[in-house]
Amino acid sequence: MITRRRLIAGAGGLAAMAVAGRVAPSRAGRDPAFAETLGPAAVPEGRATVALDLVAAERPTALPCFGGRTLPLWTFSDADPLPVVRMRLGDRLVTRLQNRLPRAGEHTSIHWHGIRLPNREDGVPYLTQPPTVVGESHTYDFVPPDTGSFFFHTHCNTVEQLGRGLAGLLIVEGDETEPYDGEVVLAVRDWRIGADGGFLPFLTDRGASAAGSFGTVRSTNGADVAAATVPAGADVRVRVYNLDASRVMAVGVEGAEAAVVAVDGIAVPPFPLTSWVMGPAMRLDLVVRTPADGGVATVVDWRPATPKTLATLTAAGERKRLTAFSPAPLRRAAIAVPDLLAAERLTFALSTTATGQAVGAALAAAGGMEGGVGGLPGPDDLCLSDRTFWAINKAAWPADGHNRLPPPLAVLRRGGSYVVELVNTTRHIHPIHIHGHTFTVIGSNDRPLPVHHADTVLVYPKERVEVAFVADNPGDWMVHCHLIEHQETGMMGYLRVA
Ligand SMILES: [Cu+2]
Repeated sequence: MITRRRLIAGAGGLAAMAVAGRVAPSRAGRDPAFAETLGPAAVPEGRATVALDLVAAERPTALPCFGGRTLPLWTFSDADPLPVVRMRLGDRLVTRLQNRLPRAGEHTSIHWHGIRLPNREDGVPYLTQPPTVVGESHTYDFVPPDTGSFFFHTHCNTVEQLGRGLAGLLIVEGDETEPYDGEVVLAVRDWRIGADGGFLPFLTDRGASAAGSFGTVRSTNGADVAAATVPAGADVRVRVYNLDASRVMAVGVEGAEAAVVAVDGIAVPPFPLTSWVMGPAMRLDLVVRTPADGGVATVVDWRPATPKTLATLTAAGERKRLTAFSPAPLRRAAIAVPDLLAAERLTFALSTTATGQAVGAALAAAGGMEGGVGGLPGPDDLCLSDRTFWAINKAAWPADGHNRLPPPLAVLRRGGSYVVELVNTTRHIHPIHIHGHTFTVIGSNDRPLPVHHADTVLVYPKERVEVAFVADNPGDWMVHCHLIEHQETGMMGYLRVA
């Protein structure tokens, strides 16, 4: 039985806050054999400056998952279609982004997803910086304050730029209380490839007004199934990234015990993995106790009707560990704990616009909402810039283009504690992302959720989810759906911390 004292200790005091909220917290799947607390806070020991050169350009690439075809990917690096940047906590990252994209007017920028950085480094065109136009460059310079599994992507025409590949991983090390026996990184995403071997439209009315335009080819690390060899009988860390623009996954492990040790890069007291639902942009750090020599564990997405194997972990060598599986916890993050009793409450209602309702009704009449075949207008019949399907608190941005800034959704007092209630009034799931702050997911009115830190949270149809944070980072910070077609058709806004 989990006592109140342990609950508070385990969640770093966060669970206790939930009494002030309207939704019930829960601790899903605790295992008494597992540590109930986190390690001491990570110490920023890094002193290095990590110089990163990113050149956004078209690079024809034949990933293994393309089945022999070469596609005109847009990527950041000649060396790797998906650069992986590793640094230590305390290191400074200095990035020079050059825009050499092949289309006139193709602005870009880099958003450092999940990093609590100064506002001017956040990479949102018009809101925090001018867009970086073709032929120009921009420098980002910051010291990430947290360890964990983060990533970066562009924040301009994201649906196409991410759809063509523009992203990279950013791993900030220094969070392990004792070293695991190995590490595997899994980046999962779809590719929208047509019968002619080229890209399909990245934004469709059908997808944007419903659950998104899914890829036709799934991939992990560029392959249909990622394959890794891992030490046998060992505790191996697996960092799972959902880099897709649309797909929601339910990640599980077959053939081995596994525990969740971090969500969105930030440590949680380890708990057994049954399955964990990950929307676009969400990350999950697992520890897997690998099988004996020759055995294979698989990482699986159980959400589709036919489960999809994402990766195989083949164990090799002498058994590393003889004790029962009880993975070492990660170090706690130094994130301010909101005062729930004093917190101000905000409500963000996620809704369709009138256009969205009309298209939704037309889609339903045409035979289905979830990408079925119907008599809908084809993609690109309507101009993206004046097209909105979705809104937050009845406001849709970019109703008149990204460069026309609406007023902020709310103005927050710097240092104040806030509880944000996300209310989904729609028929679709929305992964809601807040920039510049790592919030605490307090709970849901509808499903058990462990209290945990996150930067992106799924809100199911008709669900209410509460998150809380201290508004300790001044500036204008995006709040948006990370189902990119929803973002691009209205479900975005921003908070002002002043
Ligand atoms: Cu959405």
